[in-house]
Amino acid sequence: MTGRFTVTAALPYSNGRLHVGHMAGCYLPADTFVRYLRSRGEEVAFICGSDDYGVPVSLTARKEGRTPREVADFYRAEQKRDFDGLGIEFDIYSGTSATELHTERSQQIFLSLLENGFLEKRSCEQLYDPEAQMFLPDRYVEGICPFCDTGGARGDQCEACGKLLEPRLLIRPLSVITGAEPEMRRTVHWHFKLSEFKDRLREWIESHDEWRPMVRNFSLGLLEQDLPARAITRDLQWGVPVPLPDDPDAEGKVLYVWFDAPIGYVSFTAQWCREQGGEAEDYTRWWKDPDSKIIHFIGEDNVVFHAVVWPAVLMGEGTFQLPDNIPANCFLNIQFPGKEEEKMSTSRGTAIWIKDYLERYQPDPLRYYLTMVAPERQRTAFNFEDLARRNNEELVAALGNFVHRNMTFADRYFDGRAPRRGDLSQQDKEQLDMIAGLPQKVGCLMEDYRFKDALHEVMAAARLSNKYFDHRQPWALRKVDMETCGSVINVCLNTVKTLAVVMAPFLPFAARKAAAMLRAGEDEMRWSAAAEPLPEGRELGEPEILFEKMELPEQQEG
Ligand code: B3M
Ligand code: ZN
Repeated sequence: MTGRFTVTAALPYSNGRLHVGHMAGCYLPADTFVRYLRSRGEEVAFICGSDDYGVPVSLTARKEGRTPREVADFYRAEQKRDFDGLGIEFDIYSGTSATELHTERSQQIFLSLLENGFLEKRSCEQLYDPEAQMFLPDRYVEGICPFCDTGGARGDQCEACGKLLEPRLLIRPLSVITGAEPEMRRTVHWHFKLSEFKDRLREWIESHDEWRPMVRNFSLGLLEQDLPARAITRDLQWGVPVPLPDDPDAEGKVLYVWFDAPIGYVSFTAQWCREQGGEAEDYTRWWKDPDSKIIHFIGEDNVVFHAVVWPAVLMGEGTFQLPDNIPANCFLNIQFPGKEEEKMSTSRGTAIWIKDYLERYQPDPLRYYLTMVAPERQRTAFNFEDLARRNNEELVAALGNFVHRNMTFADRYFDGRAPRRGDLSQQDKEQLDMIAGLPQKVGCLMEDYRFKDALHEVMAAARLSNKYFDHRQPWALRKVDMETCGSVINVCLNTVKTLAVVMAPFLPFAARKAAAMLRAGEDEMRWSAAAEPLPEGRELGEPEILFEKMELPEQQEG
């Protein structure tokens, strides 16, 4: 893997705060991947921002008695704080309503599709709320899912089975605003001829057998079914206006939020290019140049939009590259003490908010735990006690302990310097070999988007390193053979360095501390330098603790 990477993480709706489920879904794996790429010296654009338009934000605004723009601005800022606190470092965190570039870019792509013959203006029947006197697109209606019979299905998508819906397909639909039974009214909308891309989509998806099976199978399954033309405009105020000033039918209409949202990735890239002192047009380097790999990190409910609809839009537009991979995670459920595993839900309050977590604890343990239980292949569950236990038994007892015992040893008995490496025993050599192979092993797994397995390798190495330390007993050697003791500590400090490099994508805060203790500069912390020896005699920084023990929740009460 070398080259240029355009990495995106799904744009969260700016109508609420973020919880641990969001992070596990796409933001943390995306950040981990980007940190790895940067450590390898690749050129990366890491793009995200909020999804501001459409019904989700409008509904929240209505509930909170604020304007949609106020709601979007407020939650976008809150989300940014959550990301910063967890060390999720986008190159840009914008918002679809925060830059004119997004309006322009979305309208341009709409017009290209129209020009290329992939849009069709059609009169159609839509649900209308006679009490609120408005059309009810998408989430303005709820009812029973016609595919899986689950109640409470939203007009845009059924959360239970993941199928795309349309309000008029719902069984017994009700208006979310007034609770009224909606009636049918005629209106006009622009439809995207998705079915014209069926063969190309299938061919393209089939050519990517490295994708996660869930993403591939789900999308190929959709292509087996009918792909009716989908309306990509709505009768709403809050959104990107349909750019056809001469067409009276376009009046009062905006683009569908799922049409403009993925374009946000592109418009934010343009905004970032401009902020870097270049031109907005430089975005083409990241999106149209075949040397750039586009990677979309998303959650399972977004697969249909990213693996089917969005690529079809890109094909129809004609000048963009298609995504190289779409690593989607499944949902992360939650388990409270003594209860069954359940779905994380904002409305039922069954979620752990990033802000609440960060008020008490360090970011790294959460990053660690969310990677270790990441729903990469199937749904998994978050359990706070498990998090605390794994922090204490794994981060503190294995990784943190190894680093700390060596840093303090060198501080105390070698005058705070890296001792000289003399003759090496078989065990010393094996330890050095183990460490030398680690970057490659971890790197391969990262490139395969297997972050959980990659982190397992890091932890296995930390445990082996503790065993090595215990076997070599530097505390006993110190009294009889200072020279050999020095060699062992030298090997251990080199181990600390390699561990610091390979843990950095997962545990950036601890890695930074470890690098500071080794006085290792940025170049030494590169992936390719992970196993290069630390200069003998290097003056070391103050020993510091990497991870604090966490109290289990019930112990805090007393
Ligand atoms: N805002 C949906 C979601 O949060 C949506 C993602 C857009 S990515 C372009 O599930
Ligand atoms: Zn369903």
